[in-house]
Amino acid sequence: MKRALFIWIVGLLALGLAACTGKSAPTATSEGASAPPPALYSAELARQAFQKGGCGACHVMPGVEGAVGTIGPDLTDIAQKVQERLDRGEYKGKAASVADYLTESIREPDAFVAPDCNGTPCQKGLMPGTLKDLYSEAEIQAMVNFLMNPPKEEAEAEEKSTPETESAPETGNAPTLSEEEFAWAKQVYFERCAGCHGTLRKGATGPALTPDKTQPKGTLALAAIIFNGTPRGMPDWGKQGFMTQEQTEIMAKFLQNEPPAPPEMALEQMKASWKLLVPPEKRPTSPQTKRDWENYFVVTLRDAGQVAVIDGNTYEVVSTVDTGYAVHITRMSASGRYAYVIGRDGKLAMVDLWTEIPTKVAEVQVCYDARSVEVSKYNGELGDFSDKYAVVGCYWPPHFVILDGQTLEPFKVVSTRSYTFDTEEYHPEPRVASIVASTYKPEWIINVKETGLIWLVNYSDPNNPTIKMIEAARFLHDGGWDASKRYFLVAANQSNKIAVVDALEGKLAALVDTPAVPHPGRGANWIDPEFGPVWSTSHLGEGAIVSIGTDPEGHPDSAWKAVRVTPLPGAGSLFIKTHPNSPWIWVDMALNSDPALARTVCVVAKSNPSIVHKCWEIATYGRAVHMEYNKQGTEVWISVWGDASKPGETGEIVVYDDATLQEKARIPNLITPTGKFNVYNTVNDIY
Ligand code: DHE
Repeated sequence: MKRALFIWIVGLLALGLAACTGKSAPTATSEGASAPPPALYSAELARQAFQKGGCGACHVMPGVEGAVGTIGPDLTDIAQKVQERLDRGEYKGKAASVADYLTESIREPDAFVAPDCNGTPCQKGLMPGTLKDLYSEAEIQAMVNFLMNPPKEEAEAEEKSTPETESAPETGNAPTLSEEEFAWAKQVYFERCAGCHGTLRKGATGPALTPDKTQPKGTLALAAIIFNGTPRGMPDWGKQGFMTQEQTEIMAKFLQNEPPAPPEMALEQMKASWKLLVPPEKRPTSPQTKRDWENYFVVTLRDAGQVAVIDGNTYEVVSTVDTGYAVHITRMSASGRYAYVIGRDGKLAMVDLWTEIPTKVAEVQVCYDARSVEVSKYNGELGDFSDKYAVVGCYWPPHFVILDGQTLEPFKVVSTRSYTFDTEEYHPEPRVASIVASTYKPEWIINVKETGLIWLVNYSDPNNPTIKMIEAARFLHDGGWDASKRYFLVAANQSNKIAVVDALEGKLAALVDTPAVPHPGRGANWIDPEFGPVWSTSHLGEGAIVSIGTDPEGHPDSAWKAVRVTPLPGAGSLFIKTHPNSPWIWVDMALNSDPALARTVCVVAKSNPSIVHKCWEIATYGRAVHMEYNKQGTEVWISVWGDASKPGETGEIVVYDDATLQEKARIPNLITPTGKFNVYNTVNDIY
């Protein structure tokens, strides 16, 4: 991670070995000069210091219990690595020796940022700068010496004896919180953390945070991660200003306690929240607006709990509609007339786009935590089900709910609690991730995250639905159709795989390996000059676009294989987008921990897809997130995701001419815009 940490650890190791073996070992002081008193040469002191600082949360350190973190550099043989770095002249700072280098890493972690954090460049600011205040001189020396002289024999013995001696970490030592602190942490965890780590904290997009995992890390290390984020996509809540140092510590303490049990929700409760604001018979029978409503963009204003409906021709905000908390996505009715907007609080709002000013016509809350919504789209021999039903996928309680597609009256609740597909273990919180509607059958493809099962839910008799469960891969998340709309490609993000479902045959077509944490949004369909039709995804964990062949008939050799990797300047990508008429593929890096990369977008030329054509920052603040084309496919709209509490920097949309890549317009002063859903492109799955 940071050089400071290296120094710290190397010194400790050296000291430890000397104490344990009685052999003389190189010793370190902060100046790298005279040796400290022998009493300080203690491996045990070093180990205690590592535990006190929670170093094992970020680093692998042989001989230190629980030190298996992968956020920072692996500190096995760190002294040797540092020596090589010094010999190569890579390091340009003040340290003259390995011991100096490691000491500096602890005291001033940002003085030199190590180049390799498990395959990706280490980030400035991740290693806490406050460690120097935490440790005595003796502790720092112990740690540096420990790292310089790793107690190899001991570590090996420990490794060998692990199967026999391994015991569950003690979890009875949770730090205490006041009632007020607990209530605050519970609410903030739900709002900011549960989405990735799970309400029961069993892990998914983010790692598990149960006390057996968190207590060995300790308050300081957990707080540092919460404050600084990680290169693999954990947001830097402290640096972003969402939490103070003190609040990250309260959250760190909360995480070491057992998670509180959240409430269930029954149909009766959902019905009590249902409001039919304009009944279907009172709605217009033709569009009442002269605007090109099919070119509306429904834009999430995340922290305002609203969506803005923006005219794609004039860039005017036509209407702002109150929806659920921290609105997540919008999907359109098969006709395009209605926008269904789901909030993270499980509130679904239905907006009529035919009225002169787009108006909310119904709303309902069907859970406490939701991410997905879809409608029925089958129209064929078995009947016309277009927009007859809607379905909401919930994170908590883990269920999906079927509603009347015209009124939002909920009528059927189906729990997704079941067994993991591979080990057949009961999972209490298998959350509903993406949902898409098949056009081949009256079916929804419902992706159940934690169990790794893709459910094909037949809604032709929705009170008695039949469900086919397809075994795929764990941690199913987001995805999109291939260009033929027969295959749905969904990221199993923490499994580093894309699962391909054949909607016609109703079976898994393939599982494709990808780099770390694929996150396609809906992906991008285009024709690769060498491999034919492909679908591409970018990644949270690696700076790479991977393209997968999607044409088993015309290009069987490429089908369901990762045929191309296009390197990006950084990881943390959330979305990728293209249009059949466009020569470009657009990609963001919204969750990169480098603020400049977080507000950068890149384009790849379809004619030369092995490299990035151009990257640029789209704003001077915030994050560049989510691209969407206009109906004509001539413009790309990108959100600048700002900070709702900073006037002038709350966010905006930047509009680019897709042919020239030149900026055309800015739609300013929007509150934290994130996803944008063009009516025509969403109805027709153009991406
Ligand atoms: Fe999303 C899609 C879940 C965080 C913006 N997001 C999805 C989907 C899922 C999901 C399951 C697919 C829905 C579908 O197609 O039916 N998102 C989650 C999370 O669990 C996660 C990681 C954490 C959380 O706490 O919610 C998360 N998502 C975010 C964000 O922070 C984003 C950037 C802004 C926000 O909402 O606060 C965000 N997610 C989006 C968008 C889409 C999406 C814009 C739809 C992309 C599209 O083009 O269709």
